[in-house]
Amino acid sequence: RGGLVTLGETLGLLVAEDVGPLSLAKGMRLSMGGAESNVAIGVSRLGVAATWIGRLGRDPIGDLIERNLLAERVHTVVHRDDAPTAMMLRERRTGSVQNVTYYRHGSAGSHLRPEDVPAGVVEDAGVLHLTGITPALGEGPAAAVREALRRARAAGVPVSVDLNYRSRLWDAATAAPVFRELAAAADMLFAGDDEARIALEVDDRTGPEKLASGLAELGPREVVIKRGRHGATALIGGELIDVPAVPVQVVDSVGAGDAFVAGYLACRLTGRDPHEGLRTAAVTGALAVTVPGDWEASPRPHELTLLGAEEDVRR
Ligand code: KDG
Repeated sequence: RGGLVTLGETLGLLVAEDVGPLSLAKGMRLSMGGAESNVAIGVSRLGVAATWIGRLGRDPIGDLIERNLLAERVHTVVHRDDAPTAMMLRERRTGSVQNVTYYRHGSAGSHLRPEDVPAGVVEDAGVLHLTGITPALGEGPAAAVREALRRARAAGVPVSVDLNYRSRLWDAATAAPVFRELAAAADMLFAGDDEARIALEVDDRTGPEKLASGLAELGPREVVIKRGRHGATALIGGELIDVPAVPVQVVDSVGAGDAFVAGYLACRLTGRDPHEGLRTAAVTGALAVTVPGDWEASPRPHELTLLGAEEDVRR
């Protein structure tokens, strides 16, 4: 059986080079980001096959995305669309607070549809990975997600879901039933505490253990609550596991959750157990926040010990 297969929208990304109001920015660094392609790159860097399925515009940003994915050895199933590739701007308002502005309405990626998922690709996957962003992009993307899920289930392919709530795309009340549907179809489920609360429609008095067990009751055997600098709380086949975060200097926290998921899934895809998956995830998540950009810092296997390195300069 193959590696990771994922689908979703990847966007062009402009990140302000300096901290401060974006309206005063002198330089912007051009890159790309997308929750699913971030995971695909993270998995690929760790030496595990990954495939990304999506729609891009016939434009230079579409070319940039395809080129980066190929350079990262991610297999791509790219459909080109008349609409433009979506963009996002990231303002680094303070050293730790970032504001994202999306330009994605009517984008190529939002035209994703079930026919874009080629026969056999999901069926041959080791894991199908989906996020709660894609169903929020429109009816076509939501139908593509459901079609991929149906095929994975029929072929006995394990399904991984990261809820990834995006308030610019929909509100919590609309997202909640869709999140529960995705959770019920998942074997492995990832959520931030806030996203778990949206799915379960509970308030912030509900702690991580309760959130994990609430989500596990919906069906998934492996539930991981991602808690950023507080680490993660997982419920794996009934066993509660707490994983501390690896302390790092935060430069850009966006993409940390995706890198965490990539570390976990790369381990699971290569037959390692959830404990090792969670330890690796804590490291890949921590490394992601050390540089600007979502996926650039993803480690290769020999770099997993980087944060514990004794010497600063290695010659
Ligand atoms: O997880 C990081 C993503 O949020 C970012 O890369 C863009 O996929 C994205 C989204 O829709 O927010």
